[in-house]
Amino acid sequence: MSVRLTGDDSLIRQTSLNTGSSPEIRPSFRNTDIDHELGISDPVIDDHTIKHRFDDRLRKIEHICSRYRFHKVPIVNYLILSVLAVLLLKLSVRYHKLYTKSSLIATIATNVVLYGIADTMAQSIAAMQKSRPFREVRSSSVYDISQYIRSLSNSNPEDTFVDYGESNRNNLGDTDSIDQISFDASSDVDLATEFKFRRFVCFIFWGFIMAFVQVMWYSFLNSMYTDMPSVVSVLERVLTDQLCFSPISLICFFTYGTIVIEQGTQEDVKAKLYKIYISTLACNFCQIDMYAIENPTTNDPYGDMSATGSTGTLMKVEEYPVHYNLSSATVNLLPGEIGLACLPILKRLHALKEGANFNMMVVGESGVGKSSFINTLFDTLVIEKKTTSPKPNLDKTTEIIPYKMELIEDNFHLRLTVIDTPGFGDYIDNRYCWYPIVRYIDEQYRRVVYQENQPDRTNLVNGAIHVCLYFIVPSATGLSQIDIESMKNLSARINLVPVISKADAFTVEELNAFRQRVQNTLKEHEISICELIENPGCASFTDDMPFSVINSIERFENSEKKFVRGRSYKWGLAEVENPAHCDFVRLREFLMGTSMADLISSTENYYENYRRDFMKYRLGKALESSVSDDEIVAIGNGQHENEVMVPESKGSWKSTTKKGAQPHPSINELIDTKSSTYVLNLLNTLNLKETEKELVELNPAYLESEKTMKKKFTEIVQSQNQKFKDWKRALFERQDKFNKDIEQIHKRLLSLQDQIKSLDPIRA
Ligand SMILES: Nc1nc2c(ncn2[C@@H]2O[C@H](COP(=O)(O)OP(=O)(O)OP(=O)(O)O)[C@@H](O)[C@H]2O)c(=O)[nH]1
Ligand SMILES: [Mg+2]
Repeated sequence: MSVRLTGDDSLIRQTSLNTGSSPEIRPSFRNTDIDHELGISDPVIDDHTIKHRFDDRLRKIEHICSRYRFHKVPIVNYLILSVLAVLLLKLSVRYHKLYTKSSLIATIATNVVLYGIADTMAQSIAAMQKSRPFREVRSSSVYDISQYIRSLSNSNPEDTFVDYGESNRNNLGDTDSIDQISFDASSDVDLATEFKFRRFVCFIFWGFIMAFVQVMWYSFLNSMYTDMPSVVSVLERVLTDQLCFSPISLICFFTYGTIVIEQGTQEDVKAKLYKIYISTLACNFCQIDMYAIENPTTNDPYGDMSATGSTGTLMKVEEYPVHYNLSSATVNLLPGEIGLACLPILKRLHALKEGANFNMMVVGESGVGKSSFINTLFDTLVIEKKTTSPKPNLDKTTEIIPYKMELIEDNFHLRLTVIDTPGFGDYIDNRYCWYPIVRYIDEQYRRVVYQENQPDRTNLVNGAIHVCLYFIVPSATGLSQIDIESMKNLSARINLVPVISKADAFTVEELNAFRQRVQNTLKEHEISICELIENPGCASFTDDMPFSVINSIERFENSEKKFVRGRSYKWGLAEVENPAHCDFVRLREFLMGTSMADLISSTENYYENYRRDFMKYRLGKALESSVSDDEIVAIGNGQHENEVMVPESKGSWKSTTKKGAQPHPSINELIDTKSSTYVLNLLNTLNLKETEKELVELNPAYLESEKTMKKKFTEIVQSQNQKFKDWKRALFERQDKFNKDIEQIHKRLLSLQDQIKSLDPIRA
């Protein structure tokens, strides 16, 4: 039977100090089976006895578990490491989700797993080292963390390895105990190399406790240093962390390690601190807390592991989840990252917290492939076919439908709305076929205007469209008149991106020629496509416009034996994601990547323009109906013509003069001269219902029919006028004729009277 050291080392030390002789080795536990066999009755069971029994049982288990070895390391070490590795893998997959739910739980889980791995690794390495023929630890082999690190990284197997274990507690510079160590180790190497469950649990427990402290400490650090991470603020953060947190946490770790893990006394703690505290701290400082640098503003999930002792040094910065490496995100503005990565860091942090809305609209002629593009973009049937009929027109989009979805990447929540619209060109009169889409866009802006006046804006949903993809039919002729008119009206309100659909209908040369033709037409008609802040170092997206796309979610085997999305023809495969075939990848990159932030922020300008014009329009309407003549004189001295906002052909509004109306002050002057309260009161005289009704006049189709009706009315009035005039003239002519007849009759009468008078003398 091997002699075992007692679990309570303090007893050994006491004995040793009292007698000055070598420590007494006592059987640490009484084998109850043997006691029973020998007929020894149970001693008085006090707390000590229970503890001893527990310790003994534990050691027995440890001994049994460590019997089977592979490469001198107990199999149990491999098992524990495997379990922990699986847990770590699972944790890293779900880490973002977990961290979003609760940073504390995520930190606890991470600490528990990593501390477990660290201790098991340390015990395994110690087992390997200690299983070698015993080498005496000469002189005062100061237990040094730096030595520990060196020993981990040093490939020279002859280097002394000093583990932070129970059995080595006495070698902290205590030359008296060298013999003891030599004796223990040589007497039973296995004893020192067994897997120590107690120590393992203690380490894990320390990680658990530290998680609470770390979460609090790093939220405090974040509240202190939330500015842009300049060199100074990063240094401040690192220094605060290293000078405040590390020294205290190291003291706590040593105290815990000595008293709980090694079951030492306060004297041991003091001795340990005296011998190795400064060197450990110095070593800790030398490593420069990469976490604090790499992660200056987030709630560090792993915390300052390096300050907690040697185990922390096993952590590597690369183990950080990508989204914590914020400093690297600011320099790597590479295409392919989610658009958020291109925001300045502070904006990015805000966005990370709140997520973002991105609204995208697809517009174009009927059957051009709008719905198919949405499916291709998300590689799924977002818009499902309602029928299995081969007739394509049965799957026609007949109304404007927003499809909402949420994308999560790197803990960033993107609430994406894709708006599918009915195709143009299906009406008899297609001149204003674009108007329903323009009206929808305006309605979204107006909703935001109205919502902004609400007392509670927590539920404010910004439905403003951030980008409108205009799909162009591939043809030999280029852009149609409908395309030109529609794009003109859309580009005045929104970020317009032209897209050539069904690029598989063209050869490469034809596609380039078509693209050139489209670009020329856009220039000729002064149609502005979205303006972007170009990303330095990246190819300009504006130069690529119009993008060309091929839509499909079906997969086929290509020439490289890979299954790719595409459209299969007899002549070959038109691949969706092949840059040589179309610009789908580039367009996706543009929409979901580097330009997303740009598109969102430039929509603000469009919204601001709309809001200003809309307010002026309302003001004009309110002014028309409510300003008295006295006020007009007071405001504008009655000098101004009445100014109202009317829709321009392009779709934007212009200020104009209303003929024949009462002279009113100009709207701009009204805004400048009068107080904002006055303007607001004036606006309130026109309620929203009335405003919405009035807005009908912005419908160009309505305006057109109004114009036609007016023209018809004028023609009718004119023809009636003419008729009346003719009739009047005819009457006058007849009257003249009658008058002439009467005159002639009268003349004849007079001549007859004269004749009668001449006959009178004869009769007489
Ligand atoms: N060759 C080719 N056909 C395509 C492509 N994209 C879509 N189509 C086909 O074009 C037809 C119409 O596609 P949709 O996506 O329904 O077109 P749409 O623009 O949504 O049509 P409306 O809803 O009527 O406005 C379908 O038969 C698609 O299979 C493409 O890239 N190449
Ligand atoms: Mg459709």
